[in-house]
Amino acid sequence: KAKKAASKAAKKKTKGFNFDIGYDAESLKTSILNHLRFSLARDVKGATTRDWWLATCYAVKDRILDRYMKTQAKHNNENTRRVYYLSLEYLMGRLMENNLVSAGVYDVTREALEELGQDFDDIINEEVDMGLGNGGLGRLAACFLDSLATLEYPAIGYGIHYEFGLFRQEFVNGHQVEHPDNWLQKGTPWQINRPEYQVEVPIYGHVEYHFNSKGDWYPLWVNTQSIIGMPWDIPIVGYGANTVNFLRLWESRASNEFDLEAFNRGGYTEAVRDKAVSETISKVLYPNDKSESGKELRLVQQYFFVACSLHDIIRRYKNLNEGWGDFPSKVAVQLNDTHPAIAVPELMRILVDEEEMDWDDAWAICRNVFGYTNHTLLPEALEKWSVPLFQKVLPRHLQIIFEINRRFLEDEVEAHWPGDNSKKSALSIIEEGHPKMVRMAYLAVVASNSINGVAALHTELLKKNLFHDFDELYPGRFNNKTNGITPRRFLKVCNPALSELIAEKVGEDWPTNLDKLTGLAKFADDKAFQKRFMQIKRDNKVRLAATIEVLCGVTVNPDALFDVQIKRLHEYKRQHLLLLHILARYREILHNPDKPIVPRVIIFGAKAAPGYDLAKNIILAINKIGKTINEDPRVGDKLKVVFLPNYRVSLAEQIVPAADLSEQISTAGKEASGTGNMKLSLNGALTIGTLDGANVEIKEEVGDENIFIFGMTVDEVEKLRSSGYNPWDFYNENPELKAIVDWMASDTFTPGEPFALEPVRRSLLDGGDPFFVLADYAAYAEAQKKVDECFLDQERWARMAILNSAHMGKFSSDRTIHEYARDIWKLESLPVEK
Ligand code: T68
Repeated sequence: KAKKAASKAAKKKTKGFNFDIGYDAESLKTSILNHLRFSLARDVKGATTRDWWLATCYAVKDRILDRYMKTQAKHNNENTRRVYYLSLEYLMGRLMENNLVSAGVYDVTREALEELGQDFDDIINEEVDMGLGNGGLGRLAACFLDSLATLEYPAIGYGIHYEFGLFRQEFVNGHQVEHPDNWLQKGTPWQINRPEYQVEVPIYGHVEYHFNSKGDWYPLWVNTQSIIGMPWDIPIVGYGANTVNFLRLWESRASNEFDLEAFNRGGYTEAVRDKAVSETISKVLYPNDKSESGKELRLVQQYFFVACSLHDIIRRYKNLNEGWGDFPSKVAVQLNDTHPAIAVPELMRILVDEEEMDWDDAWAICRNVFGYTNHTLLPEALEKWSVPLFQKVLPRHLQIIFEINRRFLEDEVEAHWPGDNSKKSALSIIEEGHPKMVRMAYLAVVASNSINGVAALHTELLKKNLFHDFDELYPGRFNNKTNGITPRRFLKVCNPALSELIAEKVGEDWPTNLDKLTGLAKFADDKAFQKRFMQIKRDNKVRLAATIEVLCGVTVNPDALFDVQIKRLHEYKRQHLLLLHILARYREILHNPDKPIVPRVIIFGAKAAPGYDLAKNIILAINKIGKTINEDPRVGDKLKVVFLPNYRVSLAEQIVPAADLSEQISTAGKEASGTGNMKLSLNGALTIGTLDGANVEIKEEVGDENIFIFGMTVDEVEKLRSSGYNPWDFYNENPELKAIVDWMASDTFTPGEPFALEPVRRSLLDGGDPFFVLADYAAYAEAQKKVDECFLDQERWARMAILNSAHMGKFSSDRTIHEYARDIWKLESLPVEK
């Protein structure tokens, strides 16, 4: 009561207080200087670039938080429906430049800093990437947050506040070496700590049965340990909008009671050790971009962040609503892959055990709330948890999963396929075996009202293969949402010169209406426009060349064709197919020294999972072969091969605007979508690619004549596999291929270490070449020849590049998010007034 009165009094006393904040250069200057002095205790005289960076971020954050307060007040006052995006990964990259652009204070901040005698670019470069994700899945989550805020959808992202993000990569003698990514070390000005919303969640323990007054038994989860979840919020600024949403990341802490208990038992060290265990949960991101099964800590991470997030969602709901009736009309939860699928049994547990709801009512709520996005067909990436591990970590959740499964098999599967036991075992959420396994994808499918793939081809394959029977059982629940990328970060911010040219031709509003880029098509043959377009590309290449010089010590010619493959290192992505092509070019240069050849700079960026030996061997092969080529005086500018270390979002932002050619060469059927393909094409790179993932849709948009498609289709791959693929046949029948495969593994490239590259060769031959590298080689070489021919005709190339940019409108993540909102979340945009 006293508290309420005090807050009322405070409200009265501050009524009419003017919170208005200036948006001109002068106000920013004042803010920056104030923060330097009063937030950082720094004198202008001794201030380092880092101090200036922090002070500037704080000044900008003040302005962002003003809009954040207004946004959250509006969402609460209107008790609006929201979407909650649950993802174990967010690959945010740097935040400063994007926040400046989105908040509309880019120019004034630049001006303020200039007036303060500071170099804007140096300050931008102080920021370390927020790399709390592995690859496409994590970056997609970040692009979605950007679009949700820009389109003014009420949305909150939930994830883990990892102390260490994805490892920092270094090359030592060509080998990948991993270092911890200590992104918090220099401080991070964007996050806001929210101790008032910390939650405590139970884990481990066992289940006991008790009787209630009516004599019915009920389960009780007892002897649990508890973990504190401490929220850190990152504001997400809508571009040119007043909405500021937020991303809430949970850090794990030891609970106080937990410590006290151990102290009471008299064990100080034990208490400290137990504390360390609790605090380990949010320590580090798992660096595998496919699944990490069997690891207890990974399961604990998944449960921890899901339990904290659901707790937070329910608290927010209960603040404004009575009873559970409206819950599905206020809450939509999207599961970013199966990593957060434990939300299903956790919500059931809360409803049935804590809220004492009937199972059927609780299940109806679940099914109304959840949507599930699948990001892969690769069998090794489909999450399965062993039943004994589940039993140890989450005994009550395991019981609930068994009950969900029992009802699903006895009611739904039996009704659809009466008496068919093979169907039951095929569709069971529990896979029989030793040990039994929980199939998380099936759990997510059974509990969701929508299951989507991330590109048209991928969704078709999901329906045809992995989820074939589920599609029959639940017609209409499977749907496609082709991925997209935010045109703010991946064009406006990273390619300012091209952005200006585009604005001049199609208007300033293209970043929120990307279809407007079609307006560029009519300039595709305009010589003057081509010249400007290609000059911008060349300037970007000069800048990238300088970065290459610094990072790799290799001088490259900006007039060469910049051929780029940037993505995680994986056999199915086939970096080694490009490597074979590099060897073919090198061989050609040596055999025909006088023959003119299109000069190329081949640029790789990729991290390999630390335990993925073959991927690391491919990195070694590229580095070793690259070094030999780069140092061979017979080659000169005709060919350079560089592997940029520590590929990450901020490095992508430098590479993407400078690329001529985009390598999207996965084995057909393996890449769910790809999103780098979209970023590169948007910035005027031509694609050489297979009919895989979103490449298929990129081809539809840009037209067959503006893309280099090659290789086997999904059906052809399947046919070759079932007829018994033998890579030796392709090796023996193609003398060039045989020569370069043998050359690759010879000690030419690894003097003194004759077998260093043997693992790559072995995987292609005795290893059975599981990703059909040799089978696709000839078609790839043919397509590369066409690339060279095209590049010789610079006008033709310019025309094709312009048409690529012009036809990327579809791949704005705004379009994707509109579709999720309309089809899955039934979510309305809620504009926030100034
Ligand atoms: C990617 N998946 C797809 N997974 O490979 C890519 N997985 O085709 C698609 O464009 C992208 O998702 C967005 O839909 C991933 O990036 C992971 O990173 C991952 C991480 C942990 C466990 C499993």
